[in-house]
Amino acid sequence: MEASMNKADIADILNEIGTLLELKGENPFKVRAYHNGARALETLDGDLGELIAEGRLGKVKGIGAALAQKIETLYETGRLPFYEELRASVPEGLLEMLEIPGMGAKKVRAIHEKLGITTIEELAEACAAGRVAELPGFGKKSEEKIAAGIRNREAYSKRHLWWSAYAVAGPIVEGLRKLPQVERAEYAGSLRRNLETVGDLDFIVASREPGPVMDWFVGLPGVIEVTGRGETKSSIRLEGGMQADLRVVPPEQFAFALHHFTGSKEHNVMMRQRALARGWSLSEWGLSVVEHGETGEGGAPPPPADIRDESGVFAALGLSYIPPELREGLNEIEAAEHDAIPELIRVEDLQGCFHNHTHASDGRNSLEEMAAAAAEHGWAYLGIADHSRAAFQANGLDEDRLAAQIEAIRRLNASGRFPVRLFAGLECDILADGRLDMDGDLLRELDYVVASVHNALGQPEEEMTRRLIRAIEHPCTTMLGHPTGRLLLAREPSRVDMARIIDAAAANGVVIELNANPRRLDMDWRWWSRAAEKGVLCSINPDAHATEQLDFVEAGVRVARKGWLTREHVLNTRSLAEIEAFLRRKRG
Ligand code: DGT
Ligand code: CA
Ligand code: CA
Ligand code: ZN
Repeated sequence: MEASMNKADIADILNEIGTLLELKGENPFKVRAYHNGARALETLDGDLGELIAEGRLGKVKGIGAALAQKIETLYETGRLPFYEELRASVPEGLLEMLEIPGMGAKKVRAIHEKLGITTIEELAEACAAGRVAELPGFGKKSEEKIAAGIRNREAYSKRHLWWSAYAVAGPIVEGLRKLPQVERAEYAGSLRRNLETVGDLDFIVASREPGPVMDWFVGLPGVIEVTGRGETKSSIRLEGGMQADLRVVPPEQFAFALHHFTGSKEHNVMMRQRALARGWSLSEWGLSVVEHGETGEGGAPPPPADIRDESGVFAALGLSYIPPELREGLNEIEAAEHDAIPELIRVEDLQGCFHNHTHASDGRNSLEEMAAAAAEHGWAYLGIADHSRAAFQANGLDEDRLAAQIEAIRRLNASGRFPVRLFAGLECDILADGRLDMDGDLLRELDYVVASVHNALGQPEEEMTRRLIRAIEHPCTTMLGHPTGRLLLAREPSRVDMARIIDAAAANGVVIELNANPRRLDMDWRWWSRAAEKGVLCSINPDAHATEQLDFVEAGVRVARKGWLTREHVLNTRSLAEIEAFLRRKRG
């Protein structure tokens, strides 16, 4: 029989049931049972359908008979009346409130019960009126934090992760290119510049017959509103809230329109100034001589005619080609003037990656499954780095479980089953005072250590900076994981003096991670030029919690390019032999 839901879908529902029960004030043991059941299901070896058919599901550790029953119903029918009734009995707004930093189920329930609040708008009003601070267990500080969380949420809701925008834009460009009226089609804007978040999508099309192109665009499936429909420009709003603009231009204007709408504004301003210095005016329409005075006389020679691509636009202004991700109005124009635009890293340059989780901690797949997935990427090596015990919410490994994993990795390497060399690592928590959450002896058994912060993210800047530097100075630290802990559009970065972190990493030969999870992209691209100048190596790490998340390296490479990095700056472009030598040297 074809299953209607897989393990991950069902685990998500179990987690949601746990949360809903908690919001209703149910007994904590019952709540725990659902969360534990979800984890047991996520990390289950083997096929769920088989387990059910053989009647063995209820015997799995963490899944009792009652839970097994519900899982079977979901697996077979894709529905669960118990869940649907539960969901209907809890106001939607309460679930949304959980997304505000600092609001757990207990607090949401208190606010609901004591103040009768069911929506975020009502919560914002109650904060403004000082009614939240008066509740037992809240206080002025926590009220301010909630109010700030709501404000951020509003600002965040206007933007989207680069990864989600890319997933929406790709098929639209493909579709545009298939239309018979379309000569060329590209996406532009912040998406093309690989910015970590994207406000709206911008599409540029070359065509002599815009009408049918516009019709196709505003008729896309998923369009919930057409906010503009003109001769050459249309705007739509898609399901999920993303907005998109389409501009259709005649083919001879395409290069100029693409350049203009790729931006950034700052880059465009510098380009226009450069054109003006030559007596030309640059716009989305083209390049023309600035006419001055009443005589209408042009002071400058005419610009080159028939510019068909962006290289031609740059060349006309005496510049080599500037890749879109560098067009931020920093020093890309100066570099292009001296033909000094570096050859940026490409995803094909990667030979492996570090920082990946397995089901030993909070990942979804086994060592073997991760190794097989890395082999499919064509990689020579894969670093495993599960959580350490301080990350208890992520089922972190204690000494015994870590020792067992090291052993399992050695055996797997020796077996020659996969053409991928596994490295035994650990994502070791950096404790609040900067010590590492694991004894030196066991750390020395590992091939490498990623040191990361997962708690006390709100420390003052000086304390956080010293904490990270102390971890960087630990002789076993190979790399610093997601340095600020930010979650794009959800959680602000920790306050940290990144310039000092970079200096400390340089002084101690510690690599800094570019965490490629699309929600993190941390360290931020704005710091990588400085890190590279100081000789700090970057490791582009997917932080994969499932085999398919190895694909996140694509997002990481995009951001590395934006940070002007070449393959030489990135550790995991090196060959297996070079990596082995590097890690051995670091272990001393
Ligand atoms: P976003 O959508 O907020 O993530 O950022 P962008 O860069 O995609 O901005 P958007 O969609 O407003 O406009 C696309 C590009 O068009 C922008 O990067 C540069 C160009 N552009 C738009 N408005 C202006 C303007 O007023 N002046 C200049 N110089 N360029 C503009
Ligand atoms: Ca845009
Ligand atoms: Ca736009
Ligand atoms: Zn982490």
